[in-house]
Amino acid sequence: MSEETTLVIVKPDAVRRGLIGEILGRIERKGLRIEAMRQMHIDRDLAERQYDEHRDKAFFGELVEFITSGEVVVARVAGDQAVSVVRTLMGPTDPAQAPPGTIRGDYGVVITENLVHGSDSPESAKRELDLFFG
Ligand code: 3AN
Repeated sequence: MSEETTLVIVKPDAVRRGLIGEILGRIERKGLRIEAMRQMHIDRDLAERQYDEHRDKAFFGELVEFITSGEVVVARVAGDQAVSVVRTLMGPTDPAQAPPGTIRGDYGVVITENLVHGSDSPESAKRELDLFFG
């Protein structure tokens, strides 16, 4: 067993489409635990800190614009190998390429509107959890 904690964000497109329960339900049914969660609006400053590693990328502006475009649900998710298990449930970044059975593969086609965020490593998870639940 390798107990981990990770940050999940149900993004504005998923909240607008009524997919909060669907996405968090998949995470729960997989066997992970939702330890804390809240619905909120991410402001520009927090969005830029959350996505700091992408600051120099061409899509950074679009990314910040999108994540601040509506309400999100942030959750602290825990369980065995929680970081990689959530990433597997999400599927690849581009929903158009994501296989059926994954969240992105089942519900999306546009890369910006890819429904869900999950920390990409235990180190990122710690940094991101501090931002939202610190
Ligand atoms: P993931 O969310 O799968 O970890 P990252 O960390 O590479 O993907 O990218 C963070 C976010 O940036 C993605 N969730 C997606 O919304 C956005 N993104 C990544 N690549 C692109 C791209 N080429 N064009 C537009 N947005 C992108």
